[in-house]
Amino acid sequence: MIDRAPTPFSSVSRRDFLKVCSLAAAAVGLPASAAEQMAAAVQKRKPSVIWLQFQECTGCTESLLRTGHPDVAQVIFDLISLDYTETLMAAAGHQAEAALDAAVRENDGKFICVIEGAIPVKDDGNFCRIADKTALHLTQEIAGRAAAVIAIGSCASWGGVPSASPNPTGASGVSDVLRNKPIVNIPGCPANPYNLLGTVLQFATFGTLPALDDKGRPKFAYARVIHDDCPRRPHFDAGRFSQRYGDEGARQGFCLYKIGCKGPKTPNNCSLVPYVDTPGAWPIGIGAQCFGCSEKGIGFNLPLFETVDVQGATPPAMYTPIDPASGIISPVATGVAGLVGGALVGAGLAYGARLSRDDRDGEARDEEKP
Ligand code: FSX
Ligand code: SF4
Ligand code: F3S
Repeated sequence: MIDRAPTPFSSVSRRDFLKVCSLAAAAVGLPASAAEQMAAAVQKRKPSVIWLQFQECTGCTESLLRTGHPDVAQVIFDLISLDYTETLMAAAGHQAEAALDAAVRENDGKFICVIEGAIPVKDDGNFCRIADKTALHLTQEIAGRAAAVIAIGSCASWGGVPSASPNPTGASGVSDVLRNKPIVNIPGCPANPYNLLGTVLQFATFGTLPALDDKGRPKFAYARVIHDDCPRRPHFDAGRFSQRYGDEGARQGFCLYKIGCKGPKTPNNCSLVPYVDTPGAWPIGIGAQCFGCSEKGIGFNLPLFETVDVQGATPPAMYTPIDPASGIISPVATGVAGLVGGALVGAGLAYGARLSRDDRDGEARDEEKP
């Protein structure tokens, strides 16, 4: 029997709702009891959300809609009142413009403005116009009247794909064109829906935004680089690298550093919180190097196969156990690696190390095949 009643939730069961909220609360660093508070908050009021889309591919909306069970998208839509979104709403043309006007007027100063996509600023912003208004104008006019702004995806956070060199349109992030407004950046191409959920849940329940780092990103998701918690990390420490794209080493789960993995320089939680609720469904999980999609100056800027500095090489004494014959590491070992890395970073013991190509070749016990 499905436990749907009594519940304030239109589309997911209360049990599923609380389950997702508990997961998100834990991710955001709130106590487990916060899930009940979140459920209570939804009964009282739903924050109005206006979702604007500019220079982007709609991947952020798509990845949100493709989440599995329980359905994160439904939970988010139960938490908020999505009053304007070009991709999902039935209205078009003048009707859509009227919906936007009404949403802003009725919730002036109180709504959340989610922006997906970059904002072109060259040539007076004429490269992106909606209803004859530039994205620049819309950002300042609409987001300027919001209580808080969430820049979802790398495009809205810092320019992302459209800002790749030579950036002909002057594609920029929201924080480049909007001042004096709380802005949460949730970079990633696409952004992880759970990071949006955590942020929205906190705002809907407590009226506050999560703690942010110096780039405006929620600390709960971007405090650690991918390399700290990567399932291939013990192979990095043991010097077992994939040498060519898709080789045997990559299939064996070896580290992808030498084919240009940007995990050591990219803060994100994609190794810990799977996209579309599917473990393994992330670049490194399928044997492709992280190209730093969520990091300004890396994703869409550095060549795919270029290697990056390693900020926190693990001292040999801390290497996690690995079976050299099979190259297999246990999830426990991976977890230990993450904890050890975290402890080192937390204690300030991790040392910056630039591994030159010569050093790496000399130190690493490269084994293309097990
Ligand atoms: Fe696309 Fe979002 Fe990338 Fe950008 O994601 S997945 S191009 S970050 O704005 O739609
Ligand atoms: Fe994982 Fe990349 Fe670090 Fe290797 S370099 S451990 S693949 S994040
Ligand atoms: Fe992006 Fe790298 Fe994660 S490419 S999805 S930040 S593994």
